[in-house]
Amino acid sequence: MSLLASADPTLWAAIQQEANRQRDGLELIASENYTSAAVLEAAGTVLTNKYAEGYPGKRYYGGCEFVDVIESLARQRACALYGAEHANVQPHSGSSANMAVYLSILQPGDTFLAQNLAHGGHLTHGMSLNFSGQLYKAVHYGVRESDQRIDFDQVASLAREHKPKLIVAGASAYPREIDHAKFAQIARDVGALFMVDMAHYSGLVAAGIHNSPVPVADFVTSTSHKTLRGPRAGFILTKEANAKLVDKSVFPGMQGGPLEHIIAAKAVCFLEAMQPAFKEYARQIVANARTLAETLIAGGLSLATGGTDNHLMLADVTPLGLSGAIAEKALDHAGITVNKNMIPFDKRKALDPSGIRLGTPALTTRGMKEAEMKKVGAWILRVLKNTSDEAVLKTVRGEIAEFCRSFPVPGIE
Ligand code: DSN
Repeated sequence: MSLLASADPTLWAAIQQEANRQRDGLELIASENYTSAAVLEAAGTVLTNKYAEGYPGKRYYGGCEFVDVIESLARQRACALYGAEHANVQPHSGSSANMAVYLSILQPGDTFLAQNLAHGGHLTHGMSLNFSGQLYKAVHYGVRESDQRIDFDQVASLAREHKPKLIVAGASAYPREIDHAKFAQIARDVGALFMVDMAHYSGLVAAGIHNSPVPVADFVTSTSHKTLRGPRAGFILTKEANAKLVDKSVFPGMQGGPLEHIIAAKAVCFLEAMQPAFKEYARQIVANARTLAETLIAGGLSLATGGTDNHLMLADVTPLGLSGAIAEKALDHAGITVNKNMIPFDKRKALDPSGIRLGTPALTTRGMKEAEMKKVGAWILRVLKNTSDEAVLKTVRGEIAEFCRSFPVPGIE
């Protein structure tokens, strides 16, 4: 019996129920994934016991000789994986990675230009209730109404008008490849710094499937737990010239002790992402997303931009007489996990928007391919067309649990 099970049976039971949920259902939240058993193991080590404020070779605590090895490995691997000059692997999350970059180059009240949250951006890209919208003057570009793709004419004209100190590219709900070079050119034209938040697609960048922001951006931030399939955390890549600035901003600027157990897990995920099998994995994520998108469109759903060329898609469920919240709930009942999401130019509110966001990284980790995506798409359509029919939802849930047995989740028996 596990030690945790006997020490804290109530907590253990909840963890087991979550493991069962992850194993028996279809995980389609675009920002989630299943780590490898090796990443899980690293995240659960005695490294959690260690304080290591500072950086390898320059710590404020004794006994750091081994965590120095671990953090140096993580930094070297991040640089090697992305061809970056410098990596800071200490941010606890993508939000804190973004905060560290902002703190390193912006003064309160400075202007930055980023993608509108309602058009696929992120909270930390200047949303009014987020620190980024409170501390700085955020100006937002969006997508065109005609094709829901980033409106580069608008980006350029807002950049000329507002002269931002920083331009931010990268998104949380944008189903197309982002042209980093085009953003970089606009930033150069107006003398702005350029940051890319590649959190969602950093696994695709690592595999060479999405163009890399590293050669053209001053700062690149990411999480490690989405398409990159590592632990829940963040990191920053930058040029050597900005290394000291960023490091100082993360510690002591923003954080105290780094989470060395999570940094170890990041080191494992960077190594995994360097393997040829990861390239194939990332290619399959995109192929799966395309097949799922085609299946949903054939079943009558309309997708933002008409499809996808990355790991995610945004489906408008209002033509079926549904809202995103109703769709999310019905799918959840049937064992399919998605999140409700605004679609560009949504007339509904964020808590009950018109769409749902779906992504294929987690199902692809389980070994599902195009044939399985057609089945998954058919289940989604069946649920969305029968949201208040309990019998249908129950049947689909049973079929999915049975189907999932053939696709094990790493780290779950
Ligand atoms: N909240 C994450 C997402 O779901 O996309 C982004 O950080």
